[in-house]
Amino acid sequence: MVKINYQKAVKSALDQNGPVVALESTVITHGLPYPQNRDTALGMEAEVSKTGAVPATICLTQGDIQVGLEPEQMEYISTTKNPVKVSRRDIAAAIVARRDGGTTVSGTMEIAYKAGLRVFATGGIGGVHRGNLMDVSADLPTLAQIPMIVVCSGAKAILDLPATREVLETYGIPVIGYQTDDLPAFYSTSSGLPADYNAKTAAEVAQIALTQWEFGLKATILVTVPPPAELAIPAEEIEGVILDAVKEAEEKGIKGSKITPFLLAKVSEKSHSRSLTTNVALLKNNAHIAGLIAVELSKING
Ligand code: PSU
Ligand code: MN
Repeated sequence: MVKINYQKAVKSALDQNGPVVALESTVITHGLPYPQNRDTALGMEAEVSKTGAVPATICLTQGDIQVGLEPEQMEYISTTKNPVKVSRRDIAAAIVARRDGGTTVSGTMEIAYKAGLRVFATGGIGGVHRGNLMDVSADLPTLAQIPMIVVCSGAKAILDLPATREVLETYGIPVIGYQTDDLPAFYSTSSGLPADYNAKTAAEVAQIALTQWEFGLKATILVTVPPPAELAIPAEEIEGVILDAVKEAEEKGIKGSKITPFLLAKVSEKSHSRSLTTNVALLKNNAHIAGLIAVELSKING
């Protein structure tokens, strides 16, 4: 059996059916520079804690699966040289090679679900890449196959959002707008595409998820939360920057798992960190809302 190492606080919360929120770590290892990566991760954990839920940041350290990090482990994963970006396809090889790894949405979900967690917060999910409709993130099929609640600000705006929206529909992944009719576009309040349903409260989201699971439907409930209004960037303001970044990636021949981190970094550079500020704010906000949902879920389930 592959061993899962639980942080003590996470283990005792799970044993009591208490609220726990999984957090990913690609954003730590490949998304943000040090020390902003560590501070954002700690900030997300703090937002979860404020709601009364327990945060569980998931990653690999020297091939060991960690569910929940002590401060020194957080420091270690934030500063490790040469980490692997662990999508679900990479989990087994990274364990065998004893690598440090930041887990993506798909990697985190595979581990979190086996560890007994049901609620997960991230920034934006992966999806269908612009200009290369065959480059589809492993996040999408994973969302179709693992019954959790994933809280995000939609798919990352660097992607082809209409195509990503279609794939979500094909896979039967319910897109639940959190107090909105619209699907947000990561940095922006709306993508111009609709959510499937507008949930007014965290309790309503918990009810929808329990009904989905009771009925044996496998797809994740995708809860989409707009970025905090004061930091949202109008789509038309960020679109030019995204197009430039996509063009540069094409010219440089960047492909595969490198393209998402490249595009996010370029958009941040070209927007003079405006996108980064929004990215950090939405990560914390999503963590907070995931905490509220986890608390409601454990009230019904606990
Ligand atoms: N959200 C962020 N920053 C990130 C990511 C999400 O705010 O860096 C990561 C997630 O881990 C997501 C991954 O799963 O980017 C998608 O990568 P790809 O397109 O290669 O599947
Ligand atoms: Mn890809």
